[in-house]
Amino acid sequence: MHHSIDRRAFLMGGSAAVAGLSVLRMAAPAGATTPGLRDPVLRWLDQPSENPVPDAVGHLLEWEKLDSWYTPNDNFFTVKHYNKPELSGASYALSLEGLFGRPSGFSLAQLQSRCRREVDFTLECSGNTGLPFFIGGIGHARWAGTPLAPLLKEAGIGEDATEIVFWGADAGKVTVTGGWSAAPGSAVTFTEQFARSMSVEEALDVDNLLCWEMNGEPLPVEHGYPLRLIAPGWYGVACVKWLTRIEARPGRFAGRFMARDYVTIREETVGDHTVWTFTTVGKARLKSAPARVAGQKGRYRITGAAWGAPIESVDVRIDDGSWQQAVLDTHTSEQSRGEQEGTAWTFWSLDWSDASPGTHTVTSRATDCDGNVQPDPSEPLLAAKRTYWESNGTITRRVLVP
Ligand SMILES: Nc1nc2c(c(=O)[nH]1)N[C@H]1C(S)=C(S)[C@@H](COP(=O)(O)O)O[C@H]1N2
Ligand SMILES: [Mo]
Repeated sequence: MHHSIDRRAFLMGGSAAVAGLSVLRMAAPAGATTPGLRDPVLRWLDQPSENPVPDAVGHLLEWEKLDSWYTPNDNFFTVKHYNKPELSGASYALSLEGLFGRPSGFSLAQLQSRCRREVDFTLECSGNTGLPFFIGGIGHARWAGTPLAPLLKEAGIGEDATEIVFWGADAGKVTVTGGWSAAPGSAVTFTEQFARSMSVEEALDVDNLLCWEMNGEPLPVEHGYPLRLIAPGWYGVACVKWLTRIEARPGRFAGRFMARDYVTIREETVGDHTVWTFTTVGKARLKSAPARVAGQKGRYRITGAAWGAPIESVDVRIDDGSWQQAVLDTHTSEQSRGEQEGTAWTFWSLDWSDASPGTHTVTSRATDCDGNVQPDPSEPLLAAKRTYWESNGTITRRVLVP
């Protein structure tokens, strides 16, 4: 039996939030005899724990409800580390400062009159699936804006510049202790703005977008209105919201989200001794997850998503069985491998026709087009990790078949 989720299985969706886009809704073809996605969905037994930081993290994806390729804006997860700036589009200004030959400023209207580009990009927080409550920190949207690189080049990046810093308008009080403080034992408190940096070369990547539109609508306030950076191929933290200032600098920028938070710490064994390493979270990693199991009477279809790289294949394992190759949705796998080089998630499915009543586990494992395989959590690079960022190991969910 070979059931591919073909294009018929994707009906055009009609949510107002995504009007005008070809929204893919997963649904059973009319008269389908195969387990369809209209069938009852089995709730995973392993549910995320209660969100302990509702102010900072919201609207997490409920995997069982994943039924559209584009995540509707009002369902798209949010992460904010400081306040939520309410900026006015009319008086908004973006400044380019620092080591630019021609420092410049742009109103929103000026930016919007420039060349327009759209990218399909799946945005995942690098903390996603690293904490018990946090397994829905991912969403997919069509983002529109103007390419960043021409703007940087027009401003003339100075020869001494090595980094481009993207500053958000949000800020908060931060206290640091230890080696950071002036006197031993004391602390320093300061107000830090959200900021992330990239090397000049990374910033000039053709895919980077100064983005004002999400799924056909102006950026919602919580997603960065009126302007954010969209850096396809990076983790969410790189996509600075409420972006008001771009600065060219002569050296490494070591702000909180480059050098203190969003730092992956590993305890690695080198020869006969242990070395602790510290790396800034940056580019996205190959990953996949089972989304839902739908069906009845022993016949089920497992669907899921894979992202972080151009997806070659996805394998699924039920209990301790062998890996079975899932069927990639043709539309979304073309998007994944197309011109945008794998910045959009791919949906996949596997039919499970002999499901016996009782508890089962479902694990998915993605392989990218370079042959890299999503690691098992026990593999050294992941096992050596002491922080929760960049947890891209295979994900196992548990389900009770009635
Ligand atoms: N200015 C600003 N930009 C930010 C953040 C923030 O707190 N402030 N959070 C970052 C993080 S950690 C993530 S995962 C993404 C989340 O984007 P979203 O809220 O649009 O989903 O925004 C990034 N950009
Ligand atoms: Mo994040």
